[in-house]
Amino acid sequence: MTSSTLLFSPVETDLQLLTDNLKQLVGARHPILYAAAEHLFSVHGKRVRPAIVLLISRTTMPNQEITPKHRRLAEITEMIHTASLVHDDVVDESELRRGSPTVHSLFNNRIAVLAGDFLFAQSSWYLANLDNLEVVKLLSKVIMDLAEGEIQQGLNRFDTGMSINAYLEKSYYKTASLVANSSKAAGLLSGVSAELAEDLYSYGQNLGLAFQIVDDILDFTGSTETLGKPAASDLKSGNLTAPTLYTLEETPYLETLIEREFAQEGDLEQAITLIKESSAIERSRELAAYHAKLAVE
Ligand code: GRG
Repeated sequence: MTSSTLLFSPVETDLQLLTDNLKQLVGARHPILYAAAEHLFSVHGKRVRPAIVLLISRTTMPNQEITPKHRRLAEITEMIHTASLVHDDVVDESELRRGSPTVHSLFNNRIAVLAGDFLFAQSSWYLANLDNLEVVKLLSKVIMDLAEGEIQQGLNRFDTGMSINAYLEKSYYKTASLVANSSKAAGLLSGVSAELAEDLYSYGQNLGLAFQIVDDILDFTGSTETLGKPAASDLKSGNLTAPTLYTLEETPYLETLIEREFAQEGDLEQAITLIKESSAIERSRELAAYHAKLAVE
């Protein structure tokens, strides 16, 4: 049993229910849109975001069953996350996601953009039906943040002058905002105090940052088999993450390779070797551990 499956074991059955429900919730009428959305929910990922919402529901209302509103919030977080992945795969022209062909490679870019739009709109509709204005505001902000994060990532492509702070800000927008705001929203649905709601936000924010840093380390240490997509795909597409930024501080030659955008044969392999041989992976692990520690404090 991995540490994440151990952590999620109190909500394992709830996550299975969530996966089954997400398939039922796809309300697209057009068969192609329906097929695209159904494909997305037939190959689930780790379901980290809904698991956190369900765990917060369990811990903030320990003597009660998880409420239908918490379950719906968990489904909404997975819908939003999945929609953002569909758009991200179009932007990055990725062929594989969760070990399966991406929506745009199975259908085409237009269908993928519309399937993502459909899921974003559908998540807003389910959100409104929770009848909690504060929760609607929190999760709507997340969708805005996702677009901000993706814009920042696009503008910073191959930018060797990017700072670690800029990297953390982008990581907040593209990953931590969803975890932070849905953690707070889960608390609000349980009726927690304003103070605890803020603590839950900060917990989600730091956990989300730690998660993104680990995800960025795995891009270098994982394989297509374990990642469900080719390794070093971030670096190849010019997304410079913590391991790359730390290596740039230690090994100036990496800048040359990045600035020519891996146009010459062997550039990418050389860059990966430089990153793995530096202390950047270790330093990135320390940064992730720092945020994970802040999360639980
Ligand atoms: C809001 C209109 C609008 C567009 C979206 C494309 C985009 C803008 C945002 C995408 C940002 C993004 C890709 C964030 C996700 C980062 C991340 C850590 C992905 C991987 O998450 P996992 O490992 O994936 O939880 P699984 O497959 O396990 O669900």
